[in-house]
Amino acid sequence: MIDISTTLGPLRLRNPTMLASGIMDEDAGSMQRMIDCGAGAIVTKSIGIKSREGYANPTVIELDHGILNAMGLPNPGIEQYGEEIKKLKRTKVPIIGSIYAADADEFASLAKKMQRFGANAVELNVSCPHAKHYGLEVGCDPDLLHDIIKKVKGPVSLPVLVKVSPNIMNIVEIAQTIEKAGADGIVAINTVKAMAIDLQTARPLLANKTGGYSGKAIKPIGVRCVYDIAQAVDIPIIGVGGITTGEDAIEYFMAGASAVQIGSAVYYRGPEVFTVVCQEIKTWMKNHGYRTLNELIGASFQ
Ligand code: RRO
Repeated sequence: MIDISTTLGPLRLRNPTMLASGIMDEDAGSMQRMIDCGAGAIVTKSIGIKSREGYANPTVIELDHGILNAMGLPNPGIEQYGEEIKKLKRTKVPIIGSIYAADADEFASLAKKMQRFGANAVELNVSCPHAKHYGLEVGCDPDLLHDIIKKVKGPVSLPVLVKVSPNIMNIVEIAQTIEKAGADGIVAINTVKAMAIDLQTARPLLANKTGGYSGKAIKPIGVRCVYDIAQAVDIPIIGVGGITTGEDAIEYFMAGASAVQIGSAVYYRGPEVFTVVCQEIKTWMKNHGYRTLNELIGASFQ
């Protein structure tokens, strides 16, 4: 019997495939569908204090080897989105509320509300590659990040995960700061800052000009980040970036991830991707003599 259940601190997951933030998570109905399709946990859309329209179209473009987006944090604001989380209260899988803010007080207020609405953990998004005042500006500043995590952990009893960016030079220092400040896990990576230009019009393809690149092309970047972080911290790591097949997930486990998030592959392989990837993981483990995920996590460390 092959066991692919996993734990992230106090969170127990029936399987290690989580829905990544930003895809099929705009309301309770779409998230419930991902649960029914086998996701081991759900991460919500990134939610702020107030509603935001997001950027003008085009906001998403499919490129040869991945997807380029600059959605611009569109969301209805925490009070309205809370109604969607409340509807999911009785699910059998953890619901992780993704939140973004510009300072520690706002992050703490959002996290408290996520707890009140019934989320089982929060994911601090400090890594959006194209959100002025949010995202990267927060996620590359160790002092600010430390302050934010401390302020969130104070009033909130939920596990706190922090999603980091590959677009920074000090990812290991940032990971150590996250651990020292008391966070419960690190999610690596958000999208890679990127751009594409239409040759006919000589204009950037995205209305926002630059955006975040996801999908297969970024998998080696994510694997490297997870590996580097795993050498430096003891808290669980959740790998994300280009995971499309069971073998992609296994590579992330070997790099040190305890679970993985799937985003772009929901588009490439359909919502059934969670069940299919879990089956592929089990088949690979059976064929290679592994019985539990723990035997795989960090297997590449020498
Ligand atoms: O909304 C977005 O444009 C967005 C976000 Br919040 C993020 O974290 N990463 C990304 O690629 N896009």
